[in-house]
Amino acid sequence: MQFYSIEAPEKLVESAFTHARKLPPMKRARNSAVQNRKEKVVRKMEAFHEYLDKQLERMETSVPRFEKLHPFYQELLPETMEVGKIKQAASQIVSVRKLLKRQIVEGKRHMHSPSTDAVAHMHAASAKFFGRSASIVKSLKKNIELLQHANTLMREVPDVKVEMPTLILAGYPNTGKTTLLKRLTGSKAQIAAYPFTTKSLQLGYFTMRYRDVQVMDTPGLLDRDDANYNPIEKKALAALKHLATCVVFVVDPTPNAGYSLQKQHALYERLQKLFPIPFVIVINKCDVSTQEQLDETHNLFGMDAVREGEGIDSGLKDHVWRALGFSR
Ligand SMILES: Nc1nc2c(ncn2[C@@H]2O[C@H](COP(=O)(O)OP(=O)(O)O)[C@@H](O)[C@H]2O)c(=O)[nH]1
Ligand SMILES: [Mg+2]
Repeated sequence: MQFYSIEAPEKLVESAFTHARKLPPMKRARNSAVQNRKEKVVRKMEAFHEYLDKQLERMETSVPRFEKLHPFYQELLPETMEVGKIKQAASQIVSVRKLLKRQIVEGKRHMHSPSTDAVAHMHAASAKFFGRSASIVKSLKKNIELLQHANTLMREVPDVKVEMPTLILAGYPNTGKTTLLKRLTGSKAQIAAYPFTTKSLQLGYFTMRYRDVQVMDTPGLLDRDDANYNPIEKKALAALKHLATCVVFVVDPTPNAGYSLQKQHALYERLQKLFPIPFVIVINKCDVSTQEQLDETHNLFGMDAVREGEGIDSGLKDHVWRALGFSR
């Protein structure tokens, strides 16, 4: 996620001059020499103004309208960047475009008046226009720096498909979430950094019956018993809530991962309260579980829990499909 890359004001003014200088030669007019000269200068002024205006417009319109973003980003972005200041910077660009417009209108009016028939006056008038316009643009320096900085931060924001149905993987460490993500999406998960924590997201996608589904693992958030989330983690959770369509809760029926079934069930219950959406419970590592372990897990988590494991085809995607509420 990012917006139009913004040139520093000095650079912008320089490029506008270069652009204005490169104008193709005018076809020969039948006016007097003074009139021809004036026209040439006016054309340069117009080209200069137009270049600046276009660039500034492109910058301004590419700054995201925060209030129109998906709630996932509305939750996340203010943690990373000063949204209010970014909006202000964008509105400064709007004001500057208006000021520049006034410069070109006045500048042209001046150029068309007889007072500039004298070459010295003509040059003074155009120099005034270029000088003023340039310093108006340069007054944006701080604002443009702020937008440039916001843009680098924006590049870090995970490119999550906010409109896509999204499965969130949950469960204690080593229960097999990453393995399951790979199994579901068939590819190496894409790692994206949360911009504001040391934590990262893992994203993968699969398509089923022409529908795309996003699968997301959120290490450090939905894999721990500590419910004391710090303010930033709370934000991350709130953002996830806007995104999640279904939670896939992964249980390890063996004691290998180091968490008792009771502990895993307690985490499941806590997360259920946090996410009022459908849950699919996956009993993973069935290939290395005893019958007793499986029975006990079903007793705790219910008979609907899906059995998964290496070499086992549980039809997990079908379960997920139903949980997502899609019909066939
Ligand atoms: N036998 C067996 N091992 C598995 C299965 N799924 C994952 N594992 C192993 O369990 C360990 C932890 O898996 P991982 O996907 O990293 O767990 P995560 O911490 O929840 O992401 C790894 O050594 C995996 O190879 C499974 O279905 N069967
Ligand atoms: Mg993992």
